Order: sequence, then C-alpha cells, then structure tokens
Amino acid sequence: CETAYQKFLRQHYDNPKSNVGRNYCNAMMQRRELTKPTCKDVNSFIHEKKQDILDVCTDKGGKAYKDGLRVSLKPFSVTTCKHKGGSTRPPCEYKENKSERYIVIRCNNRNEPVHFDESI
Ligand code: U5P
Repeated sequence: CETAYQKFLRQHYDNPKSNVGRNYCNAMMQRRELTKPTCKDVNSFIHEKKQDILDVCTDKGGKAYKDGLRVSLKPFSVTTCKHKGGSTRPPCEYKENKSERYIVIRCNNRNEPVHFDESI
C-alpha cells in the first residue's frame, strides 16, 4: 500500500511540469486522485527535482521552521490549485497560481517529506 512519502509524491510532486492540456489544475487534481469523493480545496504541485525536495528535510536544502516543520533554503517552482467554489462534488473546477515560493513541509524520521504545509 501507499506510504506517507509516496502519498506526498502523488499529491505534490510534478517535475517536469506535466503537459496536460489547457487547464493544468483540473487535469492534475483528477489524475492524482484528489477529486474523489470530494474536490480537495487547495493542493500544491512542486516542479523541482525529487532530490532537491528531499534535501529540504536535511541541512543541505532546508532549515527548521515553526512546529517541527521545515522550510526550503531556496524558492521552488510551485503551482497551487484552488477549488473555485460551488459544489464540492466532482467535476471539480480549479484556478491555478504558479510562482516561485519557499515550501514548508513536514518530514518523517527517515528525512522523507510526508506533509505539504504551505508555500511562502
Ligand atoms: N495544501 C497545499 N498547498 C497549500 C496549502 C494546503 O497543498 O498551499 C494542502 C496540503 O496537502 C494540506 C492540505 O495537507 O492542503 C490541508 O491544508 P490545511 O487545511 O491544513 O491548511
């Protein structure tokens, strides 16, 4: 079954950014199974190398932030998808916001990311 790290990758890792047609978020949220049984409200996809994301869990690429979270030392390319409102049942309609932001994540004791908190 899916580990917490695998789930993080499914939900938040997309590098290079997938070519999925005209609405990236609508396609990706469905493809990554984030629209069942209801539309996930907010979800971010990171367009950087897997190793660079892993490095945020160590001194190489990240540092301690509040509440045991870690923040990246450099800005990452991130697309955040936000549900447009209306029905929370599929089909889900999202708007996208792509920019360079510091990511805030939680890591497990094997220095793998297991939670995306926010980007700042
Ligand atoms: N989330 C993102 N990006 C954001 C904020 C939240 O992907 O910028 C996702 C995370 O997967 C988080 C979930 O676990 O939304 C719930 O966020 P929250 O309601 O705890 O803020």
